[in-house]
Amino acid sequence: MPKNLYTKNALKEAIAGKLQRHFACEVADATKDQIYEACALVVRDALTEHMIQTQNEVEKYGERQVHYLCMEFLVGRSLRNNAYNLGMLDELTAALKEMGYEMADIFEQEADPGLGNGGLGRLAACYMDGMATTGVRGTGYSIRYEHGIFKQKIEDGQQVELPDSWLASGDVWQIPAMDDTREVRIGGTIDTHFDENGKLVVEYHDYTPVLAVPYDMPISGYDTGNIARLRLWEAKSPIALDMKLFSSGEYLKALEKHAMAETISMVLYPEDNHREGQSLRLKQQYFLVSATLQDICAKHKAKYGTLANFAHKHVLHINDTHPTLVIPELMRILMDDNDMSWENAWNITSQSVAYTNHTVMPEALECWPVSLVQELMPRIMQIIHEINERFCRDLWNYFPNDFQKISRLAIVSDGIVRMAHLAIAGSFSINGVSALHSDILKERVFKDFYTIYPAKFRNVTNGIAHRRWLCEANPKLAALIESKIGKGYRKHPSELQVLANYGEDKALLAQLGQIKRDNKLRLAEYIKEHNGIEVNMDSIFDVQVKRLHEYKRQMLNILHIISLYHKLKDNPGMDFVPRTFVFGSKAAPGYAVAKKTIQLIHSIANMINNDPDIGDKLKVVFIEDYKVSLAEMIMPAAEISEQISIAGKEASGTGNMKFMMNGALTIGTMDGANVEICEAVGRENIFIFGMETPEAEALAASGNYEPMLIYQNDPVIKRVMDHMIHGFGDGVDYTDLANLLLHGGNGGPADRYMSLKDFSSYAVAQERVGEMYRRPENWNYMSLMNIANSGRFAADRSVAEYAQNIWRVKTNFAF
Ligand code: OAK
Repeated sequence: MPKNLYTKNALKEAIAGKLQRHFACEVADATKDQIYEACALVVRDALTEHMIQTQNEVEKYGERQVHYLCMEFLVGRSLRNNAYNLGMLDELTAALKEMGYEMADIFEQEADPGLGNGGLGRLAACYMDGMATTGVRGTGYSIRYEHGIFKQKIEDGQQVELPDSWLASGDVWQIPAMDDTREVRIGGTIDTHFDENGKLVVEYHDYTPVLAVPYDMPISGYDTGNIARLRLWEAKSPIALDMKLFSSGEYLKALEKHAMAETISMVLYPEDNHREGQSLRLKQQYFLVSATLQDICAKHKAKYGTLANFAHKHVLHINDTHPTLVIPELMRILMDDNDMSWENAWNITSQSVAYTNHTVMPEALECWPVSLVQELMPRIMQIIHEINERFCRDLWNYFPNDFQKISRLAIVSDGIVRMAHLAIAGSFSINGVSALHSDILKERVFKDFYTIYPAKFRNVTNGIAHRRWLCEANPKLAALIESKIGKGYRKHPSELQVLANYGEDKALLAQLGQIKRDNKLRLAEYIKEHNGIEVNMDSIFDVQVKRLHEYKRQMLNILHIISLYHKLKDNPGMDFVPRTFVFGSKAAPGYAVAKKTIQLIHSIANMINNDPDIGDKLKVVFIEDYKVSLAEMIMPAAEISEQISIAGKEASGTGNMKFMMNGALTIGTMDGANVEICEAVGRENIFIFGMETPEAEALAASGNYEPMLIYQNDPVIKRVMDHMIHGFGDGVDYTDLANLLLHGGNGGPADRYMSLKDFSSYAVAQERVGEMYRRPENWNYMSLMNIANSGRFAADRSVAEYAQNIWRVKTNFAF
């Protein structure tokens, strides 16, 4: 793109040109939506040019490439991000202003693509940004779901799910690449035999062909021409056009196949940290994997004429086990389509694949029935059986005669395929996403694998796209930072550390406080408009936004809020630091306890917010339809970040990093990356409470945990629980949730995630929060220390570690 497009006048001209050509209208007659689209088209032109250039360079120099496969990419909106990265945001803002528009209004026109559930998908998106910026030649691959994560509506305090059709206005950023369309085969039967030359022949019969049509999203890096590409596959059926089937009277079968094929990219499964055993989900996984590998292999062969050097040129990174079928699929392509021996194919495959684990929750560890894999992808199941047999023979050498252990570690056992075992056996690297989590993988979850393959295990602590989450989401804070330490931290996030020298700078601390207040005001206005609740600007904005899951313990937060309510009711005149508790959370549609917990938040919010004794000392707010664009408004306004999962369960957390970077103080357990946040900021700048992992795990394992005893002995908890059993005045019965805590249910023990056990230390930590807040200068100092020490949680750093320790590719990032 010619440089002059970056000036205000050139941008105005370009936007007017797009309006004319695409909408046949003048600036004066354009709608906001059209203005948005015209801006997006202008910015896109710059990106596609960079994308072609990047691709040409990769092609020319044959550099090693990273292929990042993930069932989710929660990319967020693109216009502001791309304009920022290309260095044209200020000029674009000015251009729009002269045309009579506020930039923020125009951004709001863009759909927020919900192609993910939460942590896993958002991390993948942050890493695309990191790869582009640090110079990694990276491509992300996922599915172009027609419906992303559902839209959440709250009706009578209950979550209702509505379909989200994001494509209408998200389309601008996706460039179809029809020439790269691939065919994926689902179902049918296979016939294998050896021909006269002893070569294996695999014949496919009666399968359903599915076309994988790619759409490319260019992902910009900051201040670089390097573009990371996100390739989204759409499923299309070639069958509707098959007139032969129609005329031979098989039209019903043809239509069935057609519908099955097109359903594959219809909807994202809304399960987070939980596996979804539906056959459609397995088809989606294979569809992603097969289309992606065919694509990479075809291009590789076109360039080198052989796949023998595949592992030198590519790394296939699988984000959790969902794309694990890359292992048997690459084996299939190498052996069946390229005549390679098993041994050669296995060497190439296992040297190409790297696996990141994102959860230790047993219910999320993927298992598929052999019968289903057999039915949907018979050749793949054959290959998995063979991998398993050879793997078990290896195991026998490590653990001779230990049949039990071998069957526990096998890839296929009792009619089930264990995807994590396949991923470990067929990859050269396995990593966790925080130091604690990686240790738990080695010491507990994959202990025996670790004894076999110690060198395969690594840690890469997660990181976030700090430009999106700090510079763009919190421009006032970014401007303040830049007035002190310059702009270097945008590319070298560790430079944020220099801010720690300003701890004594009273004026700076006051400005920090003022910026937080401005951001709080913006959130308060949103809450007023959407919830009709007037919040107290002098209250602590205490925020827990994340998926609703029992292990994340929104319940602990709720129990504490009820206890505060009791305290205030007993003593309305007490000296109390006011609080606004903000929640934002989606629950998986089939997760009854999570949905009931959302209802509980609404019941207590109704009771508390409307109680004249309480006034503006305590408010509870639930923000509907939490998503990336809302997070970008909420994080900068938060003063307290709730990271209160039971220790040992949250693999890392990334919200914790976003809050910290925006100057919120964490109240949290020693779980996931909280441990490293605590190490970075020092105990004095964080509120840590609760059991640590060894204690929590030992107590759970002992079977001696009895929340009923806590209930009987702790009057505060007793009163909270009794209130829950009694109800909150709106007629909704919460004895089910209370029983889960006190007696257990659904086949689980009482209070499985031990909220009652950690309650008192949480309440003490919350008291400390209130006390600290009384001294704004101290508070702002702590806030500054959090920002100053957040640089290590930038995605650029994580990506550079992946590049150095796993992918073995160069970056331009300086540690
Ligand atoms: C989702 C589905 C299956 C398995 C894991 C997930 C998931 O989202 N895990 C989350 O990944 C994040 C990114 O690594 C972590 O920060 C979260 O702790 C983890 O729950």
